[in-house]
Amino acid sequence: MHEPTLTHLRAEDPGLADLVEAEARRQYEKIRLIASENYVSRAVLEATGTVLTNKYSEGYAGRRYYEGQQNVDPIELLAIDRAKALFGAEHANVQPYSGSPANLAVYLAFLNPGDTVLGLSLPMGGHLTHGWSVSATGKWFNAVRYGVRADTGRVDMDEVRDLALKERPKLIWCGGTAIPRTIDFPAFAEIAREAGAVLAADVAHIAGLIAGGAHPSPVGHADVVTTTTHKTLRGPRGAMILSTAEHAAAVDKAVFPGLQGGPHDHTTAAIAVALKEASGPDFGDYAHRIVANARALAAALLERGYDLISGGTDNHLILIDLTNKGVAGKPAAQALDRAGIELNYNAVPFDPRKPFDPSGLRLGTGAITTRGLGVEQMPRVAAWIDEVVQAAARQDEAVVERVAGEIRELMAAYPMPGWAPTP
Ligand code: DSN
Repeated sequence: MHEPTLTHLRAEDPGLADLVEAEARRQYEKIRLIASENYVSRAVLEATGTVLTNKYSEGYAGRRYYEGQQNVDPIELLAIDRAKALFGAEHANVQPYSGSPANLAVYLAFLNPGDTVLGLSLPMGGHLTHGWSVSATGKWFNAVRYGVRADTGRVDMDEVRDLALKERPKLIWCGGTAIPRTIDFPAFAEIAREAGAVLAADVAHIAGLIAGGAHPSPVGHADVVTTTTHKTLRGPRGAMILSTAEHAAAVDKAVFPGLQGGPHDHTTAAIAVALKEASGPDFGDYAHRIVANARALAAALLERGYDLISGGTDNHLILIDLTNKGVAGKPAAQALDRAGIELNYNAVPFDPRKPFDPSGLRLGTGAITTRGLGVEQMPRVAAWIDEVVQAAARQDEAVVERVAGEIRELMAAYPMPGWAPTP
């Protein structure tokens, strides 16, 4: 049963209520390893489902374009104060609808169309909005891309420096969506200073690890930091921009009125709740357990002959190149999903295959750590992954079905916030 309950939704729209229940059960039964997903707390769920969704609040606290902000202003100020305190930032904007709009706001704050931006290439682990060709950021700006080293799988800092000094970008991005190793923020900051560029750190994946002290912080090194709020930070779908006081006005103007209309006040409230949770005494332990689980899972996969980009992980994320296993990423991911292990197929650096049918798998341990799985379960998870990948290579559906049953049984022992089977 869903918590909060779906009583009214069921009366009004039973078909939709069934779909929500089915999705909740799916999340309950699976080992969820999508590196950008998590389970939010019941308190965060409740905040997202409040009457705050009824309100329009264009502007910022104390200077809105609509009346009736007596409660929304303090809610947004609370979220801002908590974000600043948690990350030690001078300024926070909690209005971006999600990660891509937050990143677009950075362009609007600092660049003009045609200006040069330097970011990690998408197939090397970057994000679409860091200047990839099909994104507005690659179409409307002169995007130059750095990569990872073929021998180490780690970001090539020599290439970053060479390109920065040659191309003189106005903006340099560090961070991305498939980076298994610690990001060297001080080294990026030094290059940005040398090149006269603004440094933006996109920490969407690792924000929770930073908050919990399990990854170094970009604050104090980057001029501006963007993050979604729903990955390792374990909040609702949303985003934030942190910056120095110097850039506060430019960032705020870029978000509103530059790009967005009214903020989603119910999301702002849920972000405030998630930030309170991330400031609590248990969150540091959670962040460190995420990393311990990822390291244990990586070690168990290496033992089984899996080729991990960079040879392992420092954070929540593992990127596997399946080439030596004789199966591509997509059929493997689809078989794993049928077997109860949810992850995504992913390009690997220098991938000879196409983005929609690449060579790799991306895994993350944020969600399973929330469920309570620990390092002792990781060898079993690796063994299931291995069995199913091998089964996918020979199209053996019987193995897939057996593993799905075993995983359902395991996950029934780990409660999920927001849903439990009806007794
Ligand atoms: N979709 C996000 C991820 O999975 O990393 C990036 O935007």
